[in-house]
Amino acid sequence: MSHESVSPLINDVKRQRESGNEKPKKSMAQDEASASLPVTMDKPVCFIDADSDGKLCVQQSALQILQQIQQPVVVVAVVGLYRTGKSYLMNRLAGKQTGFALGSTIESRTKGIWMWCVPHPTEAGTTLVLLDTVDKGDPKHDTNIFCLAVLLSSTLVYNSRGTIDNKAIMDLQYVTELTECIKVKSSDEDADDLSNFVKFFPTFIWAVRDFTLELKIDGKDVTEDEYLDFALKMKHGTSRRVMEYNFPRECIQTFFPSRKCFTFPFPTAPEKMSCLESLDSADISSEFLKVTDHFCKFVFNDSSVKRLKDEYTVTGRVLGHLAKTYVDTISSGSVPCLENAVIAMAMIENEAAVNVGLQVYQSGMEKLKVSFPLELKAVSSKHQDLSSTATQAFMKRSFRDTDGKHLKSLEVGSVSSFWMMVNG
Ligand SMILES: Nc1nc2c(ncn2[C@@H]2O[C@H](COP(=O)(O)OP(=O)(O)O)[C@@H](O)[C@H]2O)c(=O)[nH]1
Ligand SMILES: [Mg+2]
Repeated sequence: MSHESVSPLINDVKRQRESGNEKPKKSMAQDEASASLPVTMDKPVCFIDADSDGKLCVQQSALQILQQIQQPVVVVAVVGLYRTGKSYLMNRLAGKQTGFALGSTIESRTKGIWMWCVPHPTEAGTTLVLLDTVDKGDPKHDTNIFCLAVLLSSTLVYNSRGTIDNKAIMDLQYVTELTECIKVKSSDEDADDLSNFVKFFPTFIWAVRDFTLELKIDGKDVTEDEYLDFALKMKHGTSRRVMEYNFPRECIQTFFPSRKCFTFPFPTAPEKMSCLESLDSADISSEFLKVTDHFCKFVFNDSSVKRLKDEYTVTGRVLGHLAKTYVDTISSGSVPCLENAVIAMAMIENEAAVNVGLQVYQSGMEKLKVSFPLELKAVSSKHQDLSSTATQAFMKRSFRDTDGKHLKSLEVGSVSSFWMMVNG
């Protein structure tokens, strides 16, 4: 084969390299090594913010952090009304006294989503990503933030204060809008089936703060989960009032079949509440510490790694792509679609997988060059070996390359490298 005849292939390879992600290319060994290293952030960063026109955007600095996280991620997001103690609880999950800004500090006024990635406390090789949301009081913005929290998390914590009464349930009104704000499939004829949604939705935890009631129903002791189920019970009847009462309850039950409830007492005496962040654990109620401990243990033990369709495991890197895809879709006025996001992820990851494979192949061939001149047979045999190692490296990263298009382009790339080398 002459140079002329391989040049389109070389261009093809060049194009693939250029279209891949721009980060410096790493060897497989380096990739493996960094896969085991957790990325530690000493404080949270703003992840998704609204610009002056109210348009949502993902912060580049947060994306850069996620880009470095090759580990699978467990994503815990908290939602709920302003000043209900969300940030405080998230700091507890991070095992820190301070971190997400509390109350009315400047940072907490940034409306959107904050992110803190920490090594998972109980699952080695996994990163815990904590997402803290800040309400704006603007229904459209808050619904978008709620949807993003649902789309990005594997566990969703809804935080409210007092009791689970009708008002608390009405405050979770966003849940009634989920079917309009999220699509599973892009095609209209394939109407979204509710059970389709649920498969990709996070586990739901209701955290009730400053809970003062006794956990009793009709005089009988009940668990926190039974208390939640009781609050979500629907009424019989078809009157408008009954339907309005039932609708949010039905939505919560349908979208979040896996539910858990924790009721937290007041953390400390009222006069100490304003400096909660700096209190010693001796000044915090032991019952509050106990519930917080149960809550954290439950989150650590029961929250699963974030997965997409086809059980695809989300790493920090993929979470970044996912957030960008969803935010860009919302900002363009469209409805985020799970299926489209998976297709977009597959494209990005498969292009990167081709680069990883090519890198393996080419670095192996470079090493062989030092022993040149060699018989064509010896070079061919090395080509075979390296092609299969490159394919393995590709397979490890690729996802949903169902028609084998990307694997083919890796093969084409390797063959063209081979001919370039042989033809000098
Ligand atoms: N009453 C009460 N106050 C709390 C609790 N947790 C945190 N706080 C205080 O409530 C204020 C708002 O907390 P923050 O976590 O910023 O609420 P967020 O706006 O929902 O994130 C702060 O002054 C906290 O110290 C709680 O469980 N009960
Ligand atoms: Mg907050």
